[in-house]
Amino acid sequence: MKNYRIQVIAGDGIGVEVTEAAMRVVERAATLHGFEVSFVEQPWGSHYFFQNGRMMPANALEELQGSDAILLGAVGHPDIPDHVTLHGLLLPIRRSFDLFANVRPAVLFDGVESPLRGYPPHEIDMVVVRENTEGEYAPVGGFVHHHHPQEVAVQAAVFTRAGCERVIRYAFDLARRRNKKNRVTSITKSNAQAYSMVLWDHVFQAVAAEYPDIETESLLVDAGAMNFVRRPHSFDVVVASNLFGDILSDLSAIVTGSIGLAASANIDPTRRFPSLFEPVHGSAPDIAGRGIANPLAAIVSAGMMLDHLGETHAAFAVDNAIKRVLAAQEVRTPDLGGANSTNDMRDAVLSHL
Ligand code: GGG
Repeated sequence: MKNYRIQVIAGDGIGVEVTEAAMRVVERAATLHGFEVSFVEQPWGSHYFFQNGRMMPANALEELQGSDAILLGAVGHPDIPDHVTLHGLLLPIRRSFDLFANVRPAVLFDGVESPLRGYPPHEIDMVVVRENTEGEYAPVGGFVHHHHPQEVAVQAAVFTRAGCERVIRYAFDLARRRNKKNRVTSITKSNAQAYSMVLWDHVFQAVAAEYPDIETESLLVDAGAMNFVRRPHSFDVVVASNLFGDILSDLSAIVTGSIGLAASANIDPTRRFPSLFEPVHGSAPDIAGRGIANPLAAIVSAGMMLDHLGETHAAFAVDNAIKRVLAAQEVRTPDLGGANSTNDMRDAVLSHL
């Protein structure tokens, strides 16, 4: 029987609570669909930082390397600057493992209300594909005259032709695989970012020419943000840089009801490295430890992991269980307007599997 080795970094805050729920769902799906999972739980994150002065050990990437996939909860703690937690754990994993496609679906599920008036279920169904290894997140820059009144900070964005091309190509291939609206929207700010994002636009046009069956659209990010609210139903696959993709996927999450439903997959399509699956949300210190976080973003992410591993029946079953729980509208965490707990939601998914 196939046994998948899954590294688990639950991390901080509600990451711990929602990851526990996702693990239980994966275990149940494995039992029902004839495979095994071995979770290797890593105690990395902010508590590890308090004890060791770093978010994960020096050999962390080697430890993760041989696994089939990584499940991550969240990183972030009120007593540690956010750039320390992010640059100490999540970003090095994304970059070292070349997880260049960050895939963030946003679907208006039956039983979930959009804050936008009049949207029936499934009318909004898009995926934001975020470039995940370079762009505005490239670790290039520094301080000059640090801590002096004349202090200067330089932060360079890095856009390579190869980096743009591979993520844009991924978006076109995804549009074909989805076979829904067959449309790819590229979002930049190339009127102002007249080098990096002009390169992106040129690459987008060149790749688009190879996909005559896919309709294309290019928007500036300000118009893109507006249209995510004005006509979210028109989007299918959206491809954007690291920073813009991050911001836009929070917007796509909220127009489909809740950041508590927003899942993501950090993919190395070449499969040289383990891909990483995480909810889009962070550690949410304001509600951490109260047992009220919505675990569905983590559970949907785990379903994406099963799909990536080739366990498509199990992935489909997890997806269906989530849809049924939401459609029934009986169990709702506070982000969805209810009063149920994380464990209530987990148990509802388990009972529908
Ligand atoms: N779920 C992982 C997490 O903690 N995300 C919060 C966050 O700020 N991530 C930054 C990013 O995705 O670039």
